[in-house]
Amino acid sequence: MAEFTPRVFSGIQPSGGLTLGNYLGALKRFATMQDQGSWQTIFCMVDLHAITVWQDPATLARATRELCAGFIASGVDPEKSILFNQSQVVEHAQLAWIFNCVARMGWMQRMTQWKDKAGKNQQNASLGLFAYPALMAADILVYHATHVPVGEDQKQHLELTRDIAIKFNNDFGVDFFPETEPVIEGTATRVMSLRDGSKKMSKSDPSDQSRINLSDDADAIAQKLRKARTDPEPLPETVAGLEDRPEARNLVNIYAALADMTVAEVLAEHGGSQFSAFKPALADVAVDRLTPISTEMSRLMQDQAEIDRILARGAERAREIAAPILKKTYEIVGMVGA
Ligand code: AQP
Repeated sequence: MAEFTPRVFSGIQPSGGLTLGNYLGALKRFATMQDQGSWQTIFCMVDLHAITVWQDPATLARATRELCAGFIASGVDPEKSILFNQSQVVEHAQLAWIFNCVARMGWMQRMTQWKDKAGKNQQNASLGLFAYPALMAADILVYHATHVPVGEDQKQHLELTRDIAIKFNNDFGVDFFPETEPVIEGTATRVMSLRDGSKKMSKSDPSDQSRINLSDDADAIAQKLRKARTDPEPLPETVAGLEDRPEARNLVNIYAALADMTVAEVLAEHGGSQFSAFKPALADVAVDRLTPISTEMSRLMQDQAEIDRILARGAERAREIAAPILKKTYEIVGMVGA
């Protein structure tokens, strides 16, 4: 097995405003990985993924810049990390085409995100939505990324990325693409909807009450948490007591992740409390952690030219890594002139 330079890649879709789920499951961890690991970190606004479902052009452009501001406000430093939007590094789409020819229809049909997002009307879903995981594999493998921090929901796509790498290597008799490791760690790898403890918190959920947006002000955060669905029991004293209580577990997990505590530590402090007491305490922690980020995002959004400069510079740096890997891929496949 070839040795690969440790490299972290991850992306977020500019398909709406950022949620607490994106922050805890992705952005907060990206900043930690950037600062603590001995690897290069590459983060991307995956606009090509966003358009697999309809996006209004002006809204997409704004969401992409806002997402860039969200990355920076959450601690991703565009000097230390490479930060860019996917459409500006053409190698992603070029490698995705090769992977469309490596991946099998049956693999794609098994993807739960495809089934969830296409719903009952698969015939009317875009071809891009179906091929989404092959583009995601290209996003990762065009950098020979070795580690990909994601939330639980992306685990299956990461497994498919490994399958594509293995099949490519086998088909062409090479040891060229790494078998990437998903990094799914912490107490908030799956932040759930505030209205339904069995559903993931999502930026495209039609109900705004289901999520905390990074753009919500202190009043909105407190109001949404106050109205969050719960059961009538007080909080348990032990972690085991959260079993079969999805809404309670979700709120405790959110508290733990925001306050950098373990679930056991949160329960040692709040076990036995009624939700009428716990929810305001959670709101205080959430407001304390999230409002500096939204304030910084608004400040950054006032200078869009600077955001565009950051993205352009990031794309240039990303291409320096991606272009030789794509060239070598083309040579392996037998493309003349590569
Ligand atoms: N609820 C969540 N809990 C933990 N992690 C989450 N992530 C998203 N939601 C949660 C993580 O955020 C990263 C970026 O996700 P994405 O925006 O590319 O797509 P997504 O997972 O489909 O997120 P959304 O909010 O649900 O977007 P829409 O509604 O457009 O589909 C990923 O690492 C993801 O795991």
